[in-house]
Amino acid sequence: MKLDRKGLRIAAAAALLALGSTVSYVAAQTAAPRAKVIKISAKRFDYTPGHLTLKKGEPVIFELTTRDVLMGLNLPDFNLRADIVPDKVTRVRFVPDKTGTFTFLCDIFCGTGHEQMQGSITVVE
Ligand SMILES: [Cu+2]
Repeated sequence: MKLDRKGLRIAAAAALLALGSTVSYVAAQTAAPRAKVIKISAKRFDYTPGHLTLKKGEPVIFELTTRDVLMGLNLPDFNLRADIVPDKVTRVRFVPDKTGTFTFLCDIFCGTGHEQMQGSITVVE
């Protein structure tokens, strides 16, 4: 394809525009706070780690795994719950918006001892 002068100018403008939006996209990516990934593994009948300390307003991503049976993670104070499926990774984004210590628990019956399966999260300023 041959470009005349006008066509060349339009192509150059389009290229500049594309470059400009790429630069601002990269800037936005670095400016956004990166969510910290926290791995939580579940087994009958506890979570590892069993206690977490998080900062209010800082996003985290829970990576939930189990090698056992189907389990759940339920954090009722934040309306957060997820299934933990054997040999799969379940990712849940969580941004704590209040401080305190909160209990999470397994909400899928996974055997005798299930009722004691829980952990806690402390959210600090
Ligand atoms: Cu359970």
